[in-house]
Amino acid sequence: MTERAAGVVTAVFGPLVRVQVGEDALVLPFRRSLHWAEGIADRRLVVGDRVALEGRPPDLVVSGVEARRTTLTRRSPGERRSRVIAANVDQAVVVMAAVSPEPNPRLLDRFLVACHHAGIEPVICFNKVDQGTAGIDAWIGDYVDAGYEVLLASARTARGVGCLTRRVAGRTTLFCGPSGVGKSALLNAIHPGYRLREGSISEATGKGRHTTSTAQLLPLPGAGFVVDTPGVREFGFWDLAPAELQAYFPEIASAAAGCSFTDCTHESEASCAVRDSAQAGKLSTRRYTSFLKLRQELEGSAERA
Ligand SMILES: Nc1nc2c(ncn2[C@@H]2O[C@H](COP(=O)(O)OP(=O)(O)O)[C@@H](O)[C@H]2O)c(=O)[nH]1
Ligand SMILES: [Mg+2]
Ligand SMILES: [Zn+2]
Repeated sequence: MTERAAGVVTAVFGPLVRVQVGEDALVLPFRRSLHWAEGIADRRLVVGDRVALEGRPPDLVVSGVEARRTTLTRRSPGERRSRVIAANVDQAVVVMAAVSPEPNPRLLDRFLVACHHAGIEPVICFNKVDQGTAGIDAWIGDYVDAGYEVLLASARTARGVGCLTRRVAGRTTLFCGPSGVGKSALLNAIHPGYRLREGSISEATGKGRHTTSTAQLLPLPGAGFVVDTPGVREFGFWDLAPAELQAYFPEIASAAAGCSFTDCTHESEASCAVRDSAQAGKLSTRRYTSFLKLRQELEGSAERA
């Protein structure tokens, strides 16, 4: 008799995958003729995949893959097609430093749009608040007004770490943000057992001292996983249509309900509720400008394509 079980892929090593089954991490082969749930276009196992197992321990084999609720994709420079790099991530903690490296609200907006586009709920976390909050005080309220959850944290003093720990419990959470903001440090603060290397120089260029080049899921004590991966900063942007963008700026989407035209660009129309809100100070002019710039950028890349 064959036994059946289910697990979650936490790492992929060529012909083998590491699968979390309850408390156990097992390194297992997979069937060549895997049974893929309908709707999976990119037929390679990725971290986060929920899989069916067959066989008798310790001779288990991965036999099937469940439908993916979300996919995180990446297109490396020079590649034409994007690849799925993780499945079933349900939320992202977008980490920025409060002071250094200098926080960049335009970059934060890009991360937020990428999260929304991937169907992943973002939470904003400003780390290193032990160094002060002077760099963010002027604009952090824009994000609270837009409806985002904003956490202030310090991996060094443990401020906000309890809150983050509760936020990630039982879910699959991507930690993303620029290099050097303290993602690894925060994860180590959440669970010291991870012992992630801190202070790697550059995840983006690969010149740093990072130890892994592919995404891995790290099991949390109890339930849930976190993902700390180099390179996710490029995720999910190329296939975004300019007209889709406003849905990913929540406060602009809601102000747009008052525009006369459903396809209002909020730029040159004679009457525009979004522009009026920005002029009346009900909407952040910085977020409004950021939206317009990002849309111009998307229009430029749509023309080139
Ligand atoms: N002052 C301060 N430094 C921190 C904090 N968190 C991380 N760092 C430092 O910032 C640098 C980058 O941290 P790391 O976790 O590697 O950042 P990552 O690239 O986002 O994973 C390291 O030198 C950390 O010691 C913090 O809360 N306060
Ligand atoms: Mg790191
Ligand atoms: Zn408008």
